[in-house]
Amino acid sequence: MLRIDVVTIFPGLFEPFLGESMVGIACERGKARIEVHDLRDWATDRHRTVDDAPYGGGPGMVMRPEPLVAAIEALAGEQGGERKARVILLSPRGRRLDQARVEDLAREEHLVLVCGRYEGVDQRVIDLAVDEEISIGDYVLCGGEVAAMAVVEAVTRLLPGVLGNPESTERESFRRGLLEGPQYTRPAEFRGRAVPEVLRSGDHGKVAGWHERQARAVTRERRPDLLAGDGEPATDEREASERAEGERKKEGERT
Ligand code: 9D3
Repeated sequence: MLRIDVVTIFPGLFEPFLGESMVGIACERGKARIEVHDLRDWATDRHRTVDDAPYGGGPGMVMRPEPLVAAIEALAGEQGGERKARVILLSPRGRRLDQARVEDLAREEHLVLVCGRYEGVDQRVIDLAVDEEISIGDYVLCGGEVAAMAVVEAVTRLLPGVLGNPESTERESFRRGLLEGPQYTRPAEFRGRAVPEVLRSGDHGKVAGWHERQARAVTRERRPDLLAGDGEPATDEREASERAEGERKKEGERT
């Protein structure tokens, strides 16, 4: 069972998230134990302050080291000791999260996710008590909470026995690094647009080949960076390229 402890000044943000959906199921099934902790529980002054003005001046506030390090040590054990937990600070300065990193994190025993707020945390917290910093992308959030939820969701869905349909994860790893091509459900025709004939042919080999080519074509069109180094020629990307062209036209008509 993977244990995840989250440290935040907004524990209430996590309540609906942890109660609902896949993450809730993972906890109910005993695949994960996720606990959220209020950083202010480790504040020692009368007003339970967790932030202070930055040395040297500048805008905003910085998270004080004492409550943060106390929280991390209480949850993860002290650095150098027989600490098994991996301590992660969610931070815009961190390494950008990708699926490979998520897969590594899913193999850990115990994660402590520390959510920053304000302009950041005192550097000594990072030096003394944090193993790694993770960002979820190049855009600005107000704090680490939403990023921590992204980590929790991405990691827990990989735990064995969490997803109802293990086939969908298999397929995912089979196509590792490719975007999904188009998908369809009923009705067979909607507003004059038909589902591609091959998908209704019942020929599983042909269907699989079509999905594979579509995935390559869409990836090549939208995220060529994902294909870099792959080298595998996309044999039938014409159809998806034309589709993408059509999408662009439609978009042009709207704007
Ligand atoms: C003066 C520069 N600051 C504002 C632009 C830096 C800054 C500090 C704190 C920017 C954002 C934040 C709060 N963000 C996070 O804690 C955070 C985050 C993010 O903003 N984007 C992507 N991933 C993450 S993980 C944590």
